[in-house]
Amino acid sequence: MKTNEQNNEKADQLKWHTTYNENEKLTTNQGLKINNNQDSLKAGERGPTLLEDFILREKITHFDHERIPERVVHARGSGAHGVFKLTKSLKNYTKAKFLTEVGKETPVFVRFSTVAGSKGSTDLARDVRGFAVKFYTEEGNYDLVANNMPVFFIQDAIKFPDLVHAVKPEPDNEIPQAASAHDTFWDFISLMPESMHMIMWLMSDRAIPRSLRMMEGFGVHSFKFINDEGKVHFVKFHFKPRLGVHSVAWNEAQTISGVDPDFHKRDLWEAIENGDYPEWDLGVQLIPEEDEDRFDFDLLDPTKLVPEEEVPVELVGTLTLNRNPDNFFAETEQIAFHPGHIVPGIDFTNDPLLQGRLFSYTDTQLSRLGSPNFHEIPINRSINTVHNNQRDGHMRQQIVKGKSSYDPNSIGMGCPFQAMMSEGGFTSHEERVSGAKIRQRSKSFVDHYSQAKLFYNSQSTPEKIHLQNALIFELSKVTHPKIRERVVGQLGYIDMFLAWRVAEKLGVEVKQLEWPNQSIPADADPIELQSQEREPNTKVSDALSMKNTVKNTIKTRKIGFIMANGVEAGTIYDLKEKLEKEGAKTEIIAPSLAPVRTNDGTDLIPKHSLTSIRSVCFDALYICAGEDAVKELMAPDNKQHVLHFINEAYKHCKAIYFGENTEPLYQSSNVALRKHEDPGIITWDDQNPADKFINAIAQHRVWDLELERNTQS
Ligand code: HDD
Repeated sequence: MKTNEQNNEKADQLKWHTTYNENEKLTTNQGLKINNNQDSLKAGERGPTLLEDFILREKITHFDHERIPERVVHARGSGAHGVFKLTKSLKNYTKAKFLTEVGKETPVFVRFSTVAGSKGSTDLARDVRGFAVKFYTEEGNYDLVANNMPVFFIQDAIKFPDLVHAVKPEPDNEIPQAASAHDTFWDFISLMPESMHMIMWLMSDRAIPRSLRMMEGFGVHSFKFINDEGKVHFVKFHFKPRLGVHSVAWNEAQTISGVDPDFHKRDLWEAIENGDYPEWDLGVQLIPEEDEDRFDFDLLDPTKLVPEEEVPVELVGTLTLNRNPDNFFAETEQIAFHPGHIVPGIDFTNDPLLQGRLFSYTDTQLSRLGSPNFHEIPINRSINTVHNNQRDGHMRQQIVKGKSSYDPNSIGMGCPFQAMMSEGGFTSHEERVSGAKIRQRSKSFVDHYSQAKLFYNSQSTPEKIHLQNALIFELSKVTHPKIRERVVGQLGYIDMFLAWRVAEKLGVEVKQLEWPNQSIPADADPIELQSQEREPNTKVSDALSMKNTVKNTIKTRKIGFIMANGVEAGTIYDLKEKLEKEGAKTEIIAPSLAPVRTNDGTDLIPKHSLTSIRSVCFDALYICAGEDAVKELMAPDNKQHVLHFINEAYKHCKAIYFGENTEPLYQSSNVALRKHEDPGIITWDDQNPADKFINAIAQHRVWDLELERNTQS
């Protein structure tokens, strides 16, 4: 029986709905014990099956209906239970109870997702990642339906179906799956200058995370906090991973998609099963209501972030994921998020993207989950009991006693009562709103390039090169030269070198674009607007570059030990112990899955053979010491595979440690061609090799030497 390590109100509630089959007899859905689940009921041994066979009919009928529509976006996901613990009170800013009492623990369920691909697509698609958090608070469910990028493609929800249609597989041939590298996506983007900031994020390595546990989360919109006195602050939400923000190389992502398309799902699951609970700090940027206009962008514009240099992020709590779901469908698939699920002390802003989202999420659950009673599915239930006069509908679970289902009533003595504010009754924050009914965009939303520049200029050189290469890869798949040309024209507004480099590889020229006309207010003069194209107030922001992320830990990093018979046991045990002490995981790769006999006579059990896995599934490699072992690894049958491991890891800028006697392998590999010191390569000559190896792994990759490593391979 799986134990439920969590002990909180949500976990207790879920236990009521959890079934264990151990030692139980098989039954029908009506509870009737089944005596034969192998044969259908027939007229004679070789005769036709009888319609009377209710056991067969029930089983097949249920099977026929066991799929539900996948999410229209964010179809592929992985989820986990956890807890949010408040470390700093936000009482001065919000009355939301889960954010005011230091030490308070709130159960959560988090679902990560890719956006464009369908449910069975690869984890390593170049894509935005969803980061949706359901807080089961004592005041009702609060959903922070976030992404791993702080801005969005479009400014108004009315463009969302267009964006999604453009990125999804093309309608005539349903190609490509889980990829933005195609005509319709870039056609749309080339005509939507407001998307350029998001495109910088999407083409950066943020779109190919090393792990779901190593990416940030952002609420994107400005929300409102309201405190007990009714004072308002704008708030931007951030989740910052304790392990830092890390990515894989694009070339590596493509290989992982073939070798292990469930790479992120598996990584999250295994980390939680191993007790390596993923953790994020929750941070907030707080802006007093009266400062709304102090920025060089509009706080309501979801294509803009608030630079941390202008408003620092205050860390207020920790999100920890500590329990895998018991059942993927019941929990991860059926969970239903909605940015409109809020609690007193939090409210919406007039961000036109957010406003549209407030309609979309409940609506989509109706077709996906099939009934307005989706809130009764165990994973969606709030921990406080629901009392209202809504009734009936498909699959209703709650049995509400009493005669009245209307309000006001006297028959039910007026129950359930409305709650006063002092009792936690929700009231929308009062805001004076006036204006002509108008289908237009605010002029304050017109600057589309300055923050794209801010992001690009904040990247380190390797990050910039990756971003350029991503654009080259994606746009090379675009068959219409005009679309390629238009995108390059857009890039010219961000950085001329970027535009030039991409243009050169695409065989197009950098042409100054006419002002694209999609989002211009009707009364605006395009020439005047273009002259408003400006530099951002903040020119460079360290927080936007992954180069500046946490690099002092190797916790949960996976190190492959390549070995064969005769391997030196002492050094293996030593290194393994040191690595594991720092929280890393080690796995043995050998010529076959047969036990490896060490020089001290003990047997080690390999997890992988040289041909069943690739270096892309590891963060670093140790080529184990031992003369006999090296001889076996150098045998023709093995050598090509070992060298492939080494050369591939080298190309992807990973740390590689060559143990004693491994010089023949070293010399045969591309590593021997290096001309300079490389902190990622540790050899038998090094002093304190284990410490050097640990330090190199913590740096994640030696991206700075990528060009050198690749030109030599
Ligand atoms: Fe959305 C799902 C995040 C804009 C309409 N969205 C969905 C999920 C995430 C986001 C993380 C997956 C939730 C889950 O795991 O079940 N969406 C965002 C962010 C946005 C955003 C951060 C911009 C800041 N979304 C957005 C707009 C619309 C939608 C503008 C429509 C007007 N989103 C949906 C949806 C989905 C969804 C169609 C699909 C499945 C679902 O809601 O439950 O309603």
